[in-house]
Parts: sequence; C-alpha cells; structure tokens
Amino acid sequence: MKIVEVKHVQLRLPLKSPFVTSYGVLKEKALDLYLLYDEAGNQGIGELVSFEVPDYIEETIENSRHVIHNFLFPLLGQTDIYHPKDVWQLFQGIQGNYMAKSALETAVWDLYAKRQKRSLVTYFEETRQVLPVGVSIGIQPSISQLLKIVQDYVAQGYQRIKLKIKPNQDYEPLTAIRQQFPELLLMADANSAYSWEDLPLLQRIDTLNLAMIEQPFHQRDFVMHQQLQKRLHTPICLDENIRSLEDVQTAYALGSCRSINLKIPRVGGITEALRIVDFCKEKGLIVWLGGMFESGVGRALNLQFASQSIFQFPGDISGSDRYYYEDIIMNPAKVVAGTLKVPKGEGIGVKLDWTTIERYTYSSNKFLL
Ligand code: OSB
Ligand code: MG
Repeated sequence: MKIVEVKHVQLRLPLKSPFVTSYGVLKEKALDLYLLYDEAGNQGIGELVSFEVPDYIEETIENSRHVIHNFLFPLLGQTDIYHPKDVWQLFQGIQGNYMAKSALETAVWDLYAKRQKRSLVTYFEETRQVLPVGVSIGIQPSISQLLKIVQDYVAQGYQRIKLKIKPNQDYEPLTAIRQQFPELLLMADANSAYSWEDLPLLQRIDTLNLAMIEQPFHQRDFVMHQQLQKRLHTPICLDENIRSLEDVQTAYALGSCRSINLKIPRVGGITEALRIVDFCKEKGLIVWLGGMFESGVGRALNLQFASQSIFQFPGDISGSDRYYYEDIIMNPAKVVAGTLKVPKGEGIGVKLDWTTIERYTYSSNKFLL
C-alpha cells in the first residue's frame, strides 16, 4: 500500500483537574491526530502524545511535528508498504523522536488492519477481551484529599493505584493509603525525582508493600538504579529510561529493574513494543502498559495492545472520563468492575467524533505525500 494523503489535526483537551507530578503541573493535554489515507481512500488513525514542555522526556510536540513533516513524511510517501513492520525499518535512519515515529507507525498498523478488515488484536498472540485496569494519581495538596480520591477510584473498581511521589511527599501519603487499604495493589512513580542521597527515603517506602517503585532516578541512569535495586525488596520499574529493546536489554543485563512500564509511543511504535514484549516473555521481566493521557484514539490502541496475556499487571489505562469531560471518539470505553473491554471492530476499533474534535481543534491541515 501507499500512503498518499495525510490529515493533521491539532487539539487541546482540558483536564478535569490539574495533574501534579514531581516535575510540574498539567492543566490541558495537547495532542495531534494524524489520519493517513491510502490510494483507495482507507484511513488509519495515529495519536501524537508528546507534551508541549520537555519535562517528562526531551521530545516535545513541536519537535515531533518538525520531524514528522520534514523527515518522516518524505520517507513514508515514497514507499510501498507491505507490512506495518516495514515502517520501523524505514524510520531507522531517524534517531530518537520516538513519539513522532509512533504517531505514524501506529496509524499505518490501523490502516493495514482496516484494509484487511481485521481488528488489531488479531495480529497479536494470546489475547483477552476484558482487561484489568489501574489509575495514576497526581501529587495531592493534602492527605485527606488524597484519601478521598483513592476511595473514589477503589469504589469504581480500579484494580491498582499508582501515586506520584517526590522526596518528602512519599512516605506519609503512601502510608495513609496503605493503612486504609492494607491489601490494595499500590505503587509509586517518582518520575526521576530522587538521587542517591535520597536512599533513606526510598528505604522507608520499601517497607510499605508496594507492588513497585517507578523511575526513582534519572532517565538515562542504569547503574545507580541497579545499585538501588540491590538494596530494595520492592521491584523497581523503569519508564523514562526505556526507549527501545536495547534499553530493556541493558536494564536486564545489569539488573537495574524487575519491571518495565511499556508505552508504545515512548518506544517508537507497535513493532518495537512487540520486540520488547518478546524479550520480557523470554526473560520473565514483568511488563505492563503505561499511558500518556491519551485521548480515546491512543487509549483504544493501548487496549488492543494490552489485550496480550503477558500484560497481567493492571496498566495505566483508565476510562477517559478519569481525565476528560468528553472524548473525541464515539462510545468511549467505560470502566466496569475495574476492567475495560478491548474495542471491537476493524483496526483500533474506534470511530472519531468530529463534532467534539472540531470544538477542541486550533489548527488542521492536509498534506499530499
Ligand atoms: O510517568 O507514567 C508516567 C502520564 C504522562 C506522562 C508520564 C506518566 C503519566 C502517568 C499517567 O503516570 C498515565 C495515564 O494515566 O495516562
Ligand atoms: Mg512513569
């Protein structure tokens, strides 16, 4: 198949409440949609998830667009694509910019599946239709507000709670949750806020029976994470560190972690994510699916991918009503008893809600490739 035309839509969705992490506050989520069309007019949809500020990782949404429009479009437009995995090879000469690559690569997967009138799940092994899901909670202004929020999510059935932490906003809030919910699957995400001097803080939360501690140290560090993992009972999970299979292999060889937060966009798309899944299966690393505040589009993709039975640990795949007032797809998935259903239908299995999209759109363009 050939990609002949692209529609690019830029939008911002306001968050129901600001999301506070160790590195900043997010009030609205910018995201772009890339709609790819083949010569027969079939459409594939991809979501660009990068942030406006380079505070989570270095890639920003403007960088991503620059790379997509100037370097990835020319590659895509000149090529006959036989399989979506070809796109991974096609983009190998472009370094980094994983989220940019993923926006197009996942759209090609969607397009390919739609051409074959197949759901995306049919390209994966051992899939399920109903998935256990978790929720990620930002740093809260007070323990009482935190407990209210946790109670609410637990009542909705969420099967795992992840709390954002930073030095000295860690032991107390986590202990408060643990006391009220002794059996809850609970974990913490530091987004690189700690350094080796904070070892005593991390040893304190090591006593709270957490399922894992995500990304305590710097996003390019593997060695100090290994030193830390040796001293903690709690598994370390890496997020920002992992951009490719090679990063997972490095972490595994060193013993820097026991778990991987896999985000399709952070590793450049489905093809690389599948390579990582294979490696984790072979080595017995825990792998689970993370999130990037996706709209219904990216969320549907995440559900398709997380249908693989290796994803036993509940991921950061919540109902979109957890973040947004309205979604940009028809029939957004709702959490029932702590589970979400994998959308049925061709490709990622969603239809766009253009009325809502247009309300949040600030720019849109068409490109002939
Ligand atoms: O560190 O996992 C993270 C969201 C955006 C960027 C980074 C992270 C997160 C989350 C929330 O923790 C994930 C989600 O619910 O989409
Ligand atoms: Mg994280």
